[in-house]
This record gives sequence, C-alpha cells and structure tokens, in this order.
Amino acid sequence: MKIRVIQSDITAIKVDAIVNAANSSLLGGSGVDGAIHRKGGSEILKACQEIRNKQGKCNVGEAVITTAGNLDARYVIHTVGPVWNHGGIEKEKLLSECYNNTMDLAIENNVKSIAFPNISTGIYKFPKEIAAQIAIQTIKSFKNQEIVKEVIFVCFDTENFELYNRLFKNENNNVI
Ligand code: AR6
Repeated sequence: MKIRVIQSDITAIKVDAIVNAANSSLLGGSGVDGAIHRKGGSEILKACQEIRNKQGKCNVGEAVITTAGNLDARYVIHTVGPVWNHGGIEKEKLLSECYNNTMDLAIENNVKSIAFPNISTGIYKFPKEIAAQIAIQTIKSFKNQEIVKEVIFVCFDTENFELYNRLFKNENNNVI
C-alpha cells in the first residue's frame, strides 16, 4: 500500500473512493462536505437520504458508502469526525475510528485507491498535528491488507500540507 500526500481540492481527484468529512445528518454541510455535494450532484444526497431512511443518523466515528455521482470516482465514503471541543482520549479514538471504518468499507467494496481529507480539522476544530498523527498511524495499521493499493491524504490548506510532509519526512519515507 502506497501513501501519498498532496495539496488539492479533493473533488478534483481521480480515485476509486473519495472520503467525505460529513456530519451525523448525512445531508450535507459546508467545508469539504459542501464541495463534494456541490460537485457530485443530487445523486449523492439522494443516496444519503436512502441510508438515513434505513439506519437513521450516522454516529460519530462511523462511515457509510454511496455513489460518487458526477465526481471522477466510484464511491464517496462519508464518515463523521468528532468535534474537538476541549478534546480528550475519547475524541482521539473516535477520529481513529473514522479512518478505520472508512478503510474497512473500502476493503469490502474492493476499492484500490482512496483519497482522504483532513477529517475534523476544519469546522470541527481538531488540532491539526494530533489529527495528522492519528490519521497516519491508523492508515499504517492497514499496511498488510492487499485490496487498497493507494491512500492519498489530500490537504487543502497549506498548514496541513506542510504538517503531513514534515511527519512523513521525519520517518524518512512516505511509502510503506
Ligand atoms: N478538498 C479537500 N479538503 C477540503 C476541501 C476540499 N474541497 N474543503 C475543505 N477542506 P471541514 P470537519 C479541508 O470543515 O472539520 C461540514 O459542514 C479543510 O481545510 O470540511 O470534519 C460537515 O457537514 C479541513 O482541513 O470538516 C460537518 O458539519 C478539512 O477539509 C463539519 O463541516 C476538514 O474541514 C465537519 O467538520
């Protein structure tokens, strides 16, 4: 499994699955969620509404999969990050669960390439460095599976991009 870090708008990436930093309603919002629904079109919202009708809200740390609508991907995997709100170990575990549950769904759906935004580091105010460490550590725990071949961390803001690059550089490799 290769891991890459890029700075981009996630809606412009061509991968099997694009990950959305959603909220529990699954009905859209601002930030990356707004961008994905805007560019992906109404098919994504319709699929989210169908999931809502079946299972109700999506809990923090959980993930659901839908069509990617007009995006250049097969799927969008929506996961709900924790709001930092003073933080704590429970919040850190929930953020890790977002990456875990998203990867589990990707594997179940034979996703070969997947692009993650920096979940919870925008409106939900998770400290970027802690979030990046959790993201990288959790993704690395999937290094022995053989379905997902490429994980791309798509950083939107320069602070996250520089942070991810520093964390990978410190380890002296960005490929596992
Ligand atoms: N492509 C990639 N990353 C982006 C994009 C984009 N187009 N736009 C923003 N980001 P946020 P959260 C980055 O706020 O903190 C929504 O309203 C952004 O720089 O989108 O998990 C949901 O509905 C930041 O690093 O998500 C929820 O209510 C990262 O994406 C709430 O926001 C996450 O920022 C979720 O908050």
